[in-house]
Amino acid sequence: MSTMVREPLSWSMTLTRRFRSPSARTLVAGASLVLTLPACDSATAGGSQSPNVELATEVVATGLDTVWELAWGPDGFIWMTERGGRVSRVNPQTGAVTVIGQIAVNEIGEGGLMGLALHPDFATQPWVYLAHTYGAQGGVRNRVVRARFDGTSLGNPEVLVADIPGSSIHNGARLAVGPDRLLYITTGDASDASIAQNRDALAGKVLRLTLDGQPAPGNPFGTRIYSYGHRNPQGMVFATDGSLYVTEHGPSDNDEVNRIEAGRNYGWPNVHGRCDGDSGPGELSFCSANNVAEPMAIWTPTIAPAGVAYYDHTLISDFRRSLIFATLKDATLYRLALSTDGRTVQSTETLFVREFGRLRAVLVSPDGAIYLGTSNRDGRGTPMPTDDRIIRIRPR
Ligand SMILES: [Ca+2]
Ligand SMILES: [Ca+2]
Repeated sequence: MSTMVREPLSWSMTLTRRFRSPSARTLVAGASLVLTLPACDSATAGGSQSPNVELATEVVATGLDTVWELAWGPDGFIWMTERGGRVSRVNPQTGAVTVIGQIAVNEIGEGGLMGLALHPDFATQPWVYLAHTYGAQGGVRNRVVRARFDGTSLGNPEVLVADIPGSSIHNGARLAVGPDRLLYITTGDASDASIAQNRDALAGKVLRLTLDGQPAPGNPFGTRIYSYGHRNPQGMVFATDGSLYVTEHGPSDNDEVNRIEAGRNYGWPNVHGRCDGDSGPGELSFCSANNVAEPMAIWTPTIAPAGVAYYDHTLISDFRRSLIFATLKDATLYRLALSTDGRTVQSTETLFVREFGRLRAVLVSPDGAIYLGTSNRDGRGTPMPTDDRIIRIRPR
């Protein structure tokens, strides 16, 4: 069972300053998006499990608008989506942001351009996978496309799966390529709760496709569906051992982190969080009748967990075998230390509590640094003049 630990602020974090000359900046499409600014003068962060780790933060890029996804590319750049439709490559050394594509999306409510993943053989098959909202009010949908990168810009998107029910809320839309070289897609219930239990519908699911967009061979129901009963899964990551983890928004209760297994029912809307009867008298019987998979961790009141990464690097050795995830509502980076088998949470740590505002994207780079993307311009935040930002975290 997991535990929720909220320790008082107990150790200090020193922020480093980093100034850059204008010559280091790159002009993109006539507009400079490169604004590397000094960070705040001081800050503190909570940490109960790793008091010996002193972390420093740097602002890598500013002037962004609702960073939705950050992914490390084989080119050593950070590949980024912003919800309004921009796809960019970010140079982590200089902070230069180069726009490589503008996807036509419907940025309605929580929808817009969302997930991004790269082909595992990107050097020879430079496909960029993207998930986005489209369609007018009343006919809002989501789809997953792929576009070829020619070294400068993205080509025309090719639709892999369309007509995924969409809404101004609950679109899911995180993408990941698994060690099985298949494309995983989270979909939300699109504010139609019962659809999550409908195995003929693509909403409220984890989907699994081939890299060409076909239902993956071996999928549990012979369709695109991999797991079901999800409400609004906003984060997804594969651990080193191949385990798949998803973060999911609950209603006003029971945000969840789940370990995803093929064919399992994750309960929504009949089950909130664990099979403990808290969502009504029918919860326990539904759980037993449907072999519902319970979450590894829950949060009530809700924190709005979003992008998640798996940390398994020696740079911050105390963080090894942890899930780290961004939260929107709680504006905090969470770290869940996992058991050796990856099936249970051993401890929970909160970091950078309300330090940067709403957090949606998190990335671990190959050198062990952690990058965060803020979401303060998503309509629910209080942006700083420099928002949105990409922030790097490393040991001091
Ligand atoms: Ca659930
Ligand atoms: Ca429950």
